[in-house]
Amino acid sequence: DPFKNDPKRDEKLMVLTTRPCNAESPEEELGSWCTPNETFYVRNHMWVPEASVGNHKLVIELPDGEEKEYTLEDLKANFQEVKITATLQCSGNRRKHMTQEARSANGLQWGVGAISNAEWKGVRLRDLLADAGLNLNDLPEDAKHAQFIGAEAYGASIPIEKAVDKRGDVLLAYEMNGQPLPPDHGYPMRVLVPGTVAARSVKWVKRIVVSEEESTSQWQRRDYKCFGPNVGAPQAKWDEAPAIQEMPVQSAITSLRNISCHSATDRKLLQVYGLEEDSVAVEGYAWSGGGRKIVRVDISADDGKNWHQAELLLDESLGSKAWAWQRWRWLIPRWQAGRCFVVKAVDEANNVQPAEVGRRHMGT
Ligand code: MTE
Ligand code: MO
Repeated sequence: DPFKNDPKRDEKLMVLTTRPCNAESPEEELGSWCTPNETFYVRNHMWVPEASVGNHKLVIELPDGEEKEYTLEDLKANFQEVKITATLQCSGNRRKHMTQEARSANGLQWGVGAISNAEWKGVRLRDLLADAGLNLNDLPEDAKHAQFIGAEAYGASIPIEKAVDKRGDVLLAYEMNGQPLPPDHGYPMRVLVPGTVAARSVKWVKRIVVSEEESTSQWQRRDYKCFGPNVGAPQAKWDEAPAIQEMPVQSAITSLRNISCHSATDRKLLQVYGLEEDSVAVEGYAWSGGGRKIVRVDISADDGKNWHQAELLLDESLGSKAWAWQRWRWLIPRWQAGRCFVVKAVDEANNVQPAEVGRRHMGT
């Protein structure tokens, strides 16, 4: 049974499939800055491979064929340790809403929870590549991609520019929220490519190849690509479309509830917002790819007729760029609120999220 190493999972996870495990974080868990490891979303294409510290080795292969091997202990002992906060988002996050509001989209019908945030600890991929003999100051002509291969055979790649960028913060991560990586999230080590679609953050990584070619895996070449609205699966020209790397701007409502003057904690919140009557509180996350900071979160309580700006909550983020999500909150007196709420975020490049898929109705 290839799934014999799959761990027991927290019952709060919302399971879409069990073999392989695909499970999203429940909305109650998406309200915290860092998602607890137990309820961090899980996206596995296959089983959890056997990869124990004792025998897991990471091999780095350069374009000239040179190879160098590292154990987890080697990484910890010989390289500078780095901590960053970064959000991982599956490209299919909120596909359900796209199917409902725009057009049907193939694949797992994720809600708002195929995304989670954590503090990651590890070493920089660029430091490892340099140690393995790659000249970072004068990259060889044939060093165009960094390919990652997982212990169960999943694979993907990123452009070499991201891999060696000092401010790119690409890590070989071995800790998540202060704990060793859990089995589902890549124990003993995973690649963590912040700002990039999570499909490139290969778990249980056992081989890194610097090469002229992108990864030849189906997940790089036959999946995780975008096509025009008129193009269905049979017409898709896979070879001509680029592989997704950085993600567009995203936001979602994770909590929409009535708050009243009768509850002491709610009263405090009302006070902060200067409201004296029963209100509706809306909360959620916003995030953009490439480390682009969220500069604004627009929110409507009447299906997009009138707009307001949500309060951006302050969190302590770590790293060279805005790799972690921006949490936000907003309150509106109940009598002013309709039933259909809409959110759309804007990032520092002024990319604006389309409003159509950001809808949410009271009581759902
Ligand atoms: N790495 C391996 N080895 N196997 C996988 O199936 N899935 C990828 C990526 N890395 C995957 C992988 C995808 S599509 C996503 S969205 C993220 O891992 C999910 O990471 P998580 O399960 O830690 O949330
Ligand atoms: Mo994914």
